[in-house]
Amino acid sequence: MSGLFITLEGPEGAGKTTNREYLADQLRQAGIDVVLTREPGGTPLAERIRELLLAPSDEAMHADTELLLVFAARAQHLAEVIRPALARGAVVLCDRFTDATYAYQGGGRGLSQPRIAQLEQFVQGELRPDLTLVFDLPVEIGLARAVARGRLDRFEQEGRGFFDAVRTTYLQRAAAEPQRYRLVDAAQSLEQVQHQLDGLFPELLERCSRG
Ligand code: Z5A
Repeated sequence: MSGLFITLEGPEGAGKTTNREYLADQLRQAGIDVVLTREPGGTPLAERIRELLLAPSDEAMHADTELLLVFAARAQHLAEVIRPALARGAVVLCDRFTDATYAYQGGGRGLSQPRIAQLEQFVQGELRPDLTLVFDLPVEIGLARAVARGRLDRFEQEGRGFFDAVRTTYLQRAAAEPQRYRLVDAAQSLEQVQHQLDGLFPELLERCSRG
């Protein structure tokens, strides 16, 4: 058996966390075995790496260190959670994955895309998401939501140029591979965003049944 790997992506404050439960509930109501997880994180060890990545610190983290930590967490997550779930035929719904690495470490930090691709191949082999929902919204709206929510993590303290590059990278990747990506207009009200997700649901079900 082989399951289905669906990822949720987008800039800060786009509503991935708010909507991932909604999507998981809809799929479960249709009788589908769903594993809901997130990156960086998803296992106890990977969650400890997440803490290192998100905590503001007096010692600046080198961009290569950040890149390697992201992939170290991913290797653990793949081995412990994602590959076993896919092997038993489950749908894995993952809040962020390697598209975030291309967007944040590639677009935001300016690391080379071929270097990210090398690590992607090393850590993932041939595994790529089957479907990626990109929650897109103007940078200022996402940042305002993050600020309203409270204390900012290490990434959220970056400047406007960083977030513009993150958003641009997501949009470029989505445009380059339209069969894998679906764009969600995340600037709309929560009700309208969930209405868009309802519209994607028949395709999700159809892909789940194909496995
Ligand atoms: N990162 C990386 O650099 N490289 C990688 O490879 C990976 C990750 C995998 C942690 O991710 C960080 O890791 C992330 C990139 C980096 N950068 N940061 N920060 P995360 O997913 O945990 O963090 P996040 O993206 O910042 O999460 P977020 O800000 O919580 O965004 P979100 O999950 O998309 O949004 P949300 O929490 O659902 O919503 C934010 C607020 O907006 C909240 O108060 C909601 O109630 C509100 N909201 C949501 N939707 C709406 C609508 N439609 N209208 C109005 N208000 C809304």
